[in-house]
Amino acid sequence: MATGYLYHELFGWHDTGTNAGLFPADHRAGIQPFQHFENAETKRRIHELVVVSGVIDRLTRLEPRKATDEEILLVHTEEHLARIEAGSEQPKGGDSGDGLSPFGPGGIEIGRLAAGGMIEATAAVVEGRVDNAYALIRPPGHHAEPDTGMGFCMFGNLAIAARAVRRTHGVERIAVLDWDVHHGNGTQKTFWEDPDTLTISLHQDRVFPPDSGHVTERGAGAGLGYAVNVPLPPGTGTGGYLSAFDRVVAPAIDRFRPDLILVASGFDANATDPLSRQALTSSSYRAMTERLLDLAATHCDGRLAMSHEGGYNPVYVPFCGLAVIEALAGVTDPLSDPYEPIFGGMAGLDLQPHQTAVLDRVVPLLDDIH
Ligand code: 6DK
Ligand code: ZN
Repeated sequence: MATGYLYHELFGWHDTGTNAGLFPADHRAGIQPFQHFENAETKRRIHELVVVSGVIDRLTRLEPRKATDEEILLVHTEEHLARIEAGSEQPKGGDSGDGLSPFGPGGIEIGRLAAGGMIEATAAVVEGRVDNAYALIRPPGHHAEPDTGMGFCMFGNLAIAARAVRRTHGVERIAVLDWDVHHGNGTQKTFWEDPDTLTISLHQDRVFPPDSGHVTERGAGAGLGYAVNVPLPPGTGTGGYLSAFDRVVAPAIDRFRPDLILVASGFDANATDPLSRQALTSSSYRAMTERLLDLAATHCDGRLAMSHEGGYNPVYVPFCGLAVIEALAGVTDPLSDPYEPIFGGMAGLDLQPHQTAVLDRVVPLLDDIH
């Protein structure tokens, strides 16, 4: 089994500044400068753990390239691309659209490398150069809509890669699972009317974007039923997530019969994340990956590519990231996560009735997937 792994030092140089992510530092308002929530550390430290653990030796290294204008325009409008280009030319850089998503001078080049990195990882899987792949890219992408960036995202890396391999490699049916704790609104919007792209988002109910990712958002036109939303209540642990897999994700993918599975892989549903209130541990992410590998083996010769998204605790995210990459690579002697007994030993991490109630609303909607 060959697992592709893509990372580049420039991803760590994407400069989100010191506004702590949500509010500009302002001493008059008592807002102290701090690094943006979306900074390099979690990503850089996943990479360092991949190297120091020795798992790097079991991976096939892939090299990112910059996505072209043509590739970015497969998803985004000319206006969005032009705004990012213009901001990138400013001496202090710009913002991708909502004021939460800053980038430094020349920032578009790193955005192109992230999108082009996911294209390369996906192409490597589709061409059979590797069986599956993890693209550890930055800036993230799943909130970026066709006409704007938002929520720390510049370009829809995964959406661009999906459209790119569909065009160049003739891949027809693509299933997208988004397990970032925030709603995958950008990917959903891009494929809203497309019955060949199934988008499933598991997220914490109404966190970001606010008022987005409801069960009732289902796609439109020919795409009705091909957007699936599972807004999980705060406090959901392994039990609720694995039940969502068994009752929603697996049946949806079984009905859809994809040629390729893509994952928007954020680690911000982990038990220690500052931006959410979910309770996953590294073993949860390992278990979800193993289920996806089974689904990919059943439907599409194992073709599975993951695109990195959020995750904000620099101490814990690397253990979650390593667990996913080890599982992809079929590592049978994984590194032990020292925090697992602490975060995974808390009460209430098994399936709870109010989580089942959400799944009960989603399950009947899967009948519309053909
Ligand atoms: N802001 C991401 O992890 C980005 O999904 C998450 C962005 C969350 C911003 C924090 C937040 C609000 C909430 C309500 C109203 C306004 C702003 F894209 C990824 F990086 F992956 O909750
Ligand atoms: Zn997120």
